[in-house]
Amino acid sequence: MNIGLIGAPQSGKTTVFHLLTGTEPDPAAMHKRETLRAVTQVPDPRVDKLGEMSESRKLIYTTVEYLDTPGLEEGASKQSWFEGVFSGELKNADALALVVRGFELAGALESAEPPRDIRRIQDELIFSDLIVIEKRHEKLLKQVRVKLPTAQETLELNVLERAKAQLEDGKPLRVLDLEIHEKKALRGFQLLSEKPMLVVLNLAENTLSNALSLAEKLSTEFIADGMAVIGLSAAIEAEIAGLEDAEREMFMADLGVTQSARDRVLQASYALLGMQSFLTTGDKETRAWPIHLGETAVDAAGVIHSDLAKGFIRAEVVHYDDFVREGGYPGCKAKGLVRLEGKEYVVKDGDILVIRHSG
Ligand SMILES: Nc1nc2c(ncn2[C@@H]2O[C@H](COP(=O)(O)OP(=O)(O)O)[C@@H](O)[C@H]2O)c(=O)[nH]1
Ligand SMILES: [Mg+2]
Repeated sequence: MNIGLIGAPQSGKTTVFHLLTGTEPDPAAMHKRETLRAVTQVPDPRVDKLGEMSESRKLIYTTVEYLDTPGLEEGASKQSWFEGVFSGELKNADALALVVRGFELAGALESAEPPRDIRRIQDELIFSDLIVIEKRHEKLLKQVRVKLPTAQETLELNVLERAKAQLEDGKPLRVLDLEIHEKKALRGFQLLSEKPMLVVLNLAENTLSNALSLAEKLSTEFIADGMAVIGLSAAIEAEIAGLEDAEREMFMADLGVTQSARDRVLQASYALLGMQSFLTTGDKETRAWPIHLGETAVDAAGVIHSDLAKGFIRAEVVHYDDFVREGGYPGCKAKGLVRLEGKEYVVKDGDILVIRHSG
């Protein structure tokens, strides 16, 4: 699962990348113009809590990978004023995080104006998809002129025409209402405006107190385009990340925040990918495991180990909230909160599972 950072030059992508992944900028690498990649853990307070209750020796979190693509070459023909999108690596990304500059920058050509930048980038994503869709559409039309279309081709033509109309209307594909089998017809094209997108509004230190209301305002403005918005100050967050635990709590209390924006972005990106977590817990380890929305108990077994899916008999399920409220398994069992579920059971975020299996 990976998320590509995109945005205008100087919007703070690389700063956000290091913040999210906890990596240090490497001055030597900056000249190499390589894409930076790093895997980072998704914070999950439930793992911490269960680990404490079970006295686990090890805590394991789910992970997400971030990509930061370098800027355009000096003097390169500027096909686009924002960075990243022409990299094949971004076409492969599962989701995008759009970093938008909300701070004034000395020497910048334009003042900070987040809605303008979001719209510009959205338009470029739409334009880039439109080129791909039109090309395929024309080719397919030519084909069906000389021979009768197959059922698959008829379906694809229909989907392409709807996608084209959506894009020409200035709307991203992520909010086009398609059935799963219709989405499949578009999958191979790796369309950019179809990818889930989170907007990271990178604010100046002194506007941080307004971060929530600014983010909310943008959120309302762009909700119809299927975007989620989180406001932060990359500069302040980097400072928070560098503090000792006790200092950090004081600093955050001063700012009036309980959760670092870093955690919020990591958790929101994970949800954006359509991912949720089920949990396992014991004295050996407490662990969060990734699962897609809608996946079943046998899928969950397969995430742990393919043998567990093969020999699957039943899953013992109790929800995290019940588990904590009742103080653990004995209390949950006494109240009948531990259920036995079959293969088809749809796993919920926060389910604690024990897989019963043969072999
Ligand atoms: N004041 C302020 N400056 C920032 C913030 N985030 C990034 N910058 C500065 O903006 C410039 C561009 O940041 P960078 O991460 O390289 O942007 P990129 O070109 O999108 O990768 C650098 O000089 C950063 O120090 C922020 O939250 N506040
Ligand atoms: Mg950069």
